[in-house]
Amino acid sequence: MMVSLTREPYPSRELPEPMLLRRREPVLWNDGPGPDWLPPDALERYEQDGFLVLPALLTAEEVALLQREMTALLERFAGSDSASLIREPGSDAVRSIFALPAVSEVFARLARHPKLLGFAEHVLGSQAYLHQSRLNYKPGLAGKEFYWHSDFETWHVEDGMPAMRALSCSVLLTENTEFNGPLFVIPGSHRTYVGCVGSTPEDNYKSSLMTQTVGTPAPESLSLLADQAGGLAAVKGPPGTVLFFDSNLLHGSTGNISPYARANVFMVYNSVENRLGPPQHGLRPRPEHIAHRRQVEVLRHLHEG
Ligand code: 6CS
Ligand code: FE
Repeated sequence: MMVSLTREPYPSRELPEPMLLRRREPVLWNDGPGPDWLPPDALERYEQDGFLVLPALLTAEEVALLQREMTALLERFAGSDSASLIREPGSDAVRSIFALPAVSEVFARLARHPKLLGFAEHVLGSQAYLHQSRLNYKPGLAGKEFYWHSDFETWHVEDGMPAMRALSCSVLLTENTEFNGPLFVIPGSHRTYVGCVGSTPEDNYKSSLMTQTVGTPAPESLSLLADQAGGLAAVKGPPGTVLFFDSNLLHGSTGNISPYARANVFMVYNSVENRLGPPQHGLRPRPEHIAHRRQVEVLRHLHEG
């Protein structure tokens, strides 16, 4: 099977074997100094590692408001059959709630938080809109794993995201410890695009958001990139810790057999220059609540009214 890299720079799935390709885009789409509240070496670390952990970026009051809103949402969605709600495989426990601004003014405002949006606009070198948002509520004793993957690989193949010009912001709403399934990352893996084997079933999202089985890197790809990184990193910290990570960073998390939930809210910022096109392989576009194609308003900072 011939793969033309001029037509398709990031081939994945339908491949005869795994493929490792060098990233084509910059990590930082802006070579300016960045927001003044960032630590001096923050952007350099983000470019090098593909992620950045900022403890206590949000105030205790902001965190308390988000935690109350999370509790209210979980109660509201408990018996819901909403498409935005993903339950844990094999149980009724809530795993994720997508499209948060549609159901919560508090989370709609979080997306426009000047530090979250400001970081995204700087790194993406443009204004931004929300490609996706979700509350990943990994319940104690029931939360299952998220296997290794690159979000960009899914967003490129299944959502038609053209380039690596998006980033995720995860706000920790509970303690993330070594015991309750924190996010694992492979530092530096954002610089390599991992093409995966396997074909994508129709309506793959109906299962992939519970257990991802396609678009997951081959063992040899993971071993090579972890060796290159000199090992893995786990993102741990108290509520209010904020993690920014590049769309193409390899990450995953283990199941949660501790009695304590691991809840994080994710805002995915995409550059307004990188709006979704047609999915790869003739796939049907995923629903609006998972990948925004219509609700793509440019995000305004909270102080802009
Ligand atoms: O398919 C997606 O868009 C989602 N899947 C994972 C495992 N991470 C990114 C995103 O939430
Ligand atoms: Fe992910």
